[in-house]
Parts: sequence; structure tokens; C-alpha cells
Amino acid sequence: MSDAINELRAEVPLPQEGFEVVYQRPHSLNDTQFTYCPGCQHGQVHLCIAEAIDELEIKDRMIGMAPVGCSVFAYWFFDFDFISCPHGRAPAVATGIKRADPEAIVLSYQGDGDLASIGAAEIVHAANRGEQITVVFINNAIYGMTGGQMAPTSLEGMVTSTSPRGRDVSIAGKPIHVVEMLSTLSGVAYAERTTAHDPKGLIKTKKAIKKAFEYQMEGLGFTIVEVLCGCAINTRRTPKDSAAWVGEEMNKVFQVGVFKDIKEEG
Ligand SMILES: Cc1ncc(C[n+]2csc(CCOP(=O)(O)OP(=O)(O)O)c2C)c(N)n1
Repeated sequence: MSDAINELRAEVPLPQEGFEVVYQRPHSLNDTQFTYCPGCQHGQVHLCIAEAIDELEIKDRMIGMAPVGCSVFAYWFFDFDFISCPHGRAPAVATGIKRADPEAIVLSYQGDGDLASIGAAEIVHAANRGEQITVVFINNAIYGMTGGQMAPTSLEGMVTSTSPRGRDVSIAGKPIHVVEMLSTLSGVAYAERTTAHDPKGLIKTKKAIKKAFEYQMEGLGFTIVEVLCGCAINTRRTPKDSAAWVGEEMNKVFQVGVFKDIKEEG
């Protein structure tokens, strides 16, 4: 933390007696500034996760898996232990942690390059085995950290640094719909897709993540929440335009909603 930020913080008055605190940093986040780019929603999704953990009072039981990608630094921001996993292998590491310590609540936080490309086998088998873990899957339709290459989730015709003429589905196939695919597996207890581009979407994202943790606490099986996000820098958009693009274009291709809920299945 830079001295300048600490000095600014010191000037912020603490709540006075008689004043009610209506909003504060969740206890599950450290007092560390996010380093994500403008227009990136990793920070907002971190906040959703932290608030859900605080509400469930499970911070002391949490163990997180940090992916390879922009959000590898998740371990800086959350106030509980994290393991930094090799690219795409977070579900395999999470499996080992949960089996060794069944009382732990295990979070695997992964991007779309990480989960749907190099880690496609790990996620399918962890889901199929019904591992008692919760995956938060950030779908920003691109490889963010390495410069905006095409991901398995890039939209049809989408221009990326490795598809300058747009994603050609005759060569690269159509975007992978991860939660729809995983929801066909019997080990999956809960699979939902939400969007992080607007406040309404973030409220639903937090609700979905909380439900996923609750299902894990009840030992119902594998849980996953896919969150549609933007990567303003690599799609060469302003933060505002990037959010609008997620709301319009990504939400058209990737329907939000619940794809599997074991409790609704009678
Ligand atoms: C085995 C291996 N292959 C490739 C890389 C390079 N690499 C680092 S981050 C990344 C892309 C991550 O993209 P995504 O999972 O979508 O996350 P984002 O950065 O968009 O949040 C890649 C390919 C690596 N670190 N390790």
C-alpha cells in the first residue's frame, strides 16, 4: 500500500458515536486496494463473494483457489488463505483440499481461459465427480492477462488479438456454454449464470454465490456460478461501453438464469 493512500485513509473520519454504519468493507476482504483495470468486474465479483461469506459467517472455514490470469492476485484481496494453482488446475487442487479437510468451504475462482480452455478436463471431471466445491467462473470472453487472445467463450465474429478478422466458427467452433454443459452432469447440485455489468446483475450474482456456498455447506454436490464480465482494456472500450457490450452482446449469446438446482428437481 502506498504512503499516499495511507495518508488519505488517515484523513477519513471514523464513525462518530450516534451515527449508524450503513456500509463498510466486508470482513472477508483485506484493506488492500484492487489493482484491476478500469472497467474490469473482478473487483465487484470479489465484493459479492466477500459479502456472501460475511453473511454466512464462514470466513474462518474458507480456503480459496487462485487461478492463472488477471485474478491470480485474488489472494492479496481476500482475508483468508488462498492457494495459487497452475493454469486450469484449480478444480483438481480444490478437490484435494476439500477431501483432506471436509469442514473447509472451498472456493475455486477461475477465468474463461483458465477454466474453459486449458482446464476444460479438470472442471468437467470435478463436476462429474460431484466434488463439494464452489466455482466462481468469470467469463469475460477473452484471455485478459496475456493481451486479449481468443478464448473458448469469445463471441462469434468477435475481434481479438488472435482473431483480427473476427472469430471464425468454421475454424474455432462456437462459444462454449459452460454452465449448460456442466448442468447435464449428475454430480452438479447448482449451476447458474449471472451478469456483472449492472447493479441488478451484481445483486443476483451475490445471491447465486451465497446459494452455492450454502449448497456446499449442506454437502449437496458441485456448485458453479458463471458471471458475465467485461475486459474494457483488451476489447478497446471505455468502461461504460464495455459494460453496455456485456449487457447487450454477451447477455444475448449467454442466457442468464439457473440451469441446475438439485432442490428444485423434486
Ligand atoms: C501452462 C500455462 N500456459 C499459459 C500461460 C499463460 N497465461 C497466463 S494468464 C493466461 C490467460 C488467462 O485468461 P483468463 O483465464 O480468461 O483470465 P483473465 O486474465 O481474463 O481474468 C494465459 C494463457 C500460463 N501462465 N501457464
